[in-house]
Amino acid sequence: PPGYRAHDPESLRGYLAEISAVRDRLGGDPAAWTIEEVGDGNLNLVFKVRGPAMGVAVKQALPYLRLVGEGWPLPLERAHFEHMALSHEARHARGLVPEIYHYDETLALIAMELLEPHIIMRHGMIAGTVYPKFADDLSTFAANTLFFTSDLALKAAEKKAMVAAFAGNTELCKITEDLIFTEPYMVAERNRWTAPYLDPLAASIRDDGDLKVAVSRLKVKFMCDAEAMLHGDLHTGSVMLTPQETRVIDPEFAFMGPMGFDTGAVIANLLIAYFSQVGHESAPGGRDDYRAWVLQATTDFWNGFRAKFKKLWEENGTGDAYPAPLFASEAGQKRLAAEREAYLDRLFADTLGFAAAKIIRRILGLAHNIDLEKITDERVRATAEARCLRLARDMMVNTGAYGSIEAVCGQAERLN
Ligand code: SR1
Ligand code: MG
Repeated sequence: PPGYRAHDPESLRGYLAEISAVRDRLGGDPAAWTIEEVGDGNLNLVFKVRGPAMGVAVKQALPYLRLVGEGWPLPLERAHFEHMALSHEARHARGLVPEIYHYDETLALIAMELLEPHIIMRHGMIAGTVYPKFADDLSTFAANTLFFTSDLALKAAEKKAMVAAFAGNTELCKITEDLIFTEPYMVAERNRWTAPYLDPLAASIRDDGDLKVAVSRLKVKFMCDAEAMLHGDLHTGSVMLTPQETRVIDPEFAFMGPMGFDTGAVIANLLIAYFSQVGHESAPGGRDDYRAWVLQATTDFWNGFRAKFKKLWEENGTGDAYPAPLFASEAGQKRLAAEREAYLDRLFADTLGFAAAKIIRRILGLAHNIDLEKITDERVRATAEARCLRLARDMMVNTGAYGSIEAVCGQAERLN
């Protein structure tokens, strides 16, 4: 498009030197800044820029999918949706997203806080690092961003304006619709798995009518239920952290969708990390304690989310969804309290279904997780993947059998 160019480190130097909000932060002579491209995600360019005063991270969308190349064009507008989502998240989950310094719509480029010494959570989990603040921070992030962008908190007109504002992120939604809800359940060119070990399990999933119905119900929910603004890709690759601090990055898949898609993404990726530990056990000290921590973090995340979401509703439920006059009496207040529990029970069931879909896609679909991919012994990897698939299949088809997150974690332990 006119005015767009994909930057390299040298062209970026010249560009940033003209942007005072960035130049002044970096400090010194632009010629002396160090700039490296470090992107290892599926979609974008990411540069680390360091000056004498501080560092800045620059993310630029490419007009195609980095993972595949120019053969898979992707709209640059995803940077617009990411920027918009980051602004909402910064308001509702203060301190849990990177600060934005500069946004250029034409270049699809966002300059933001360089998160150091934070690392991508997946890498930390492969190394066996415990993150004591993660569950509390992520449950706050999810509860606040989902509640405050829902009809429970917003007036109908505000909510509809948000639906309209995010309606254009259709191509990124389509990636999710295809890669998560469709292709892993059929023969598709882009699928891959640890063959030959997983061939029978992949075939049984393609042949599983109950599972196909269940995943199609989730797909309808994803496509139709504009409950709240989602991050849209809330996996452990979208979290950068230290044991003391957590930041959520990369909301380019943001749109107005079903809340359980975000909470499910967190749980899916923790469960994948749990099962993948078998391939990373040579680390000093073994991994039993670490596995226990991962399941505790999974439990704390959901239970923390549920408690925080309920409290937000009790204290800020001024949206148009449950009109106050209908519940003003003492009896009405009791009914509303019970309804909050029922609402959160339904959200838990959605969460488990979406978590299951997110696990299955990372093992049978196009885009895999390094938690499993870094296990070089294919037999060991396939063993971990099979355990993931068995749990996910049961979570999606027998969702009602899981009355609590503790029940999910108990089943994970039994399967491991
Ligand atoms: C084709 S893009 C593959 C995946 O990368 C992103 O992180 C999303 O999860 C997407 O589905
Ligand atoms: Mg991403």
